[in-house]
Amino acid sequence: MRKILMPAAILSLFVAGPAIGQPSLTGSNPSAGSTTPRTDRLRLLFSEPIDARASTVQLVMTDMPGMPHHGAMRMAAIDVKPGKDGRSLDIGAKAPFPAGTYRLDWTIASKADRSRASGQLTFSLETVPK
Ligand SMILES: [Cu+2]
Repeated sequence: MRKILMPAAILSLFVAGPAIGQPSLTGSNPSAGSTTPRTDRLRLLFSEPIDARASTVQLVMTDMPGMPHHGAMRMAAIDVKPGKDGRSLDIGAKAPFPAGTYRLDWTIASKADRSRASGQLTFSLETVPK
C-alpha cells in the first residue's frame, strides 16, 4: 500500500506547485546579476499589487573589494517604502551603498489574496572613476 501511496503524494506536491496568482519579481533596479554604479536607491517590481506592510526586505553585503574574507554583512540603515504603483518596493539609504556585492532578500504578500512569495536578488555596485 505504501508503495502505491508514495508516488501519489509526490505527484500532488508537484501539481500544487506555485499557487495561481502568487506574486513574482518581474523587474528590479539594479537588475539581477548586474554591476552598476553605486547608488542609494534600489527598486523591486512585482507582478501584481502587494501589501507593503506585510512585506520584508533585507539587504546583505556579501563581498567587498579588497576584503577576501568578507562575511555576510547586513545593511541596517535602509528605508523601505511602497512604490506609487502599488506593486513595487523602493529601498533607499542616506548615502550611496559602498562598492561591493549585495544580496537583497525579499518576502512579499499579494494584496489580493495574501499569498506570499520570497526570493533573492544579487547585484554589484562599483565606484565609477571621475
Ligand atoms: Cu562590507
